[in-house]
Amino acid sequence: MTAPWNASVLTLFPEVFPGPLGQSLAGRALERGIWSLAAENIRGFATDRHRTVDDTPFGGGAGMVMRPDVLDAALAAVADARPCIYLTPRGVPLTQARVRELADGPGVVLLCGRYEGVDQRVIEARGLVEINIGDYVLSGGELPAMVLLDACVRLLPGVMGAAESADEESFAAGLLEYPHYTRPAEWQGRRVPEVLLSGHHAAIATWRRQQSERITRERRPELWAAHQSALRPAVISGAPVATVPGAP
Ligand code: 9D3
Repeated sequence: MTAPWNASVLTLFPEVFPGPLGQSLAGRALERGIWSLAAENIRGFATDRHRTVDDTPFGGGAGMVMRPDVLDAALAAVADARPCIYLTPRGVPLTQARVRELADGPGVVLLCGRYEGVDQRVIEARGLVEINIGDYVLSGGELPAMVLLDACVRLLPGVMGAAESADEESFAAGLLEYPHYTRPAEWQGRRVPEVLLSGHHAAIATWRRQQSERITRERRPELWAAHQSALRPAVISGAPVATVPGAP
């Protein structure tokens, strides 16, 4: 068997892992040894009697800061060739291109923050890559770590079926999904759009494409602009897409 993709998570709440990652697609891949997950308690690397991991900020202010010596010891215990990522509200946004890059490597070491954050010197000394998962405030880095892992694991070889994998590189990358329908053909007085019942495959493809474009335009003007410019429309997949000469 090929070497697994290895994830180590440094956290004050190791018991919340694997959580949802133990179920479904990621959980089955974990059982099959496609990836591994080791959650380490940062408190285990504290050296004083009270197992202290944080302290008050130099310069004053609210909250506590995680100590660099404790975090460095925790990172030293797991560090290897894998990139070390610090999940933090001030990080660069997580993108599908970054997820693909991480999934293509040996794995990740994830540091979950609590309190106001971590001492800046350990970020610099360990070359931590700071990543955020969106502009809303959570109470810690554990859920963001699970989000990042879920996004990476589904891309590992053998995790998804061929049909689902093909979806990634489809022409529709960069557009949001069209509406889906199944039986019954009429439900609570609502009819499925007639074209979908017509068996006219070209007309169905055209309708779905128009719906995708409308939904993208209405909900995600920035995705629509990138798609339309046709320069690098693959904002979603991060994959290069050929520019069509003379395209509008
Ligand atoms: C007072 C400034 N706050 C920053 C907005 C402090 C603060 C709030 C929340 C520090 C840490 C947290 C906990 N959040 C994360 O650790 C976190 C996070 C998030 O809250 N939103 C989106 N992505 C991420 S990645 C880690």
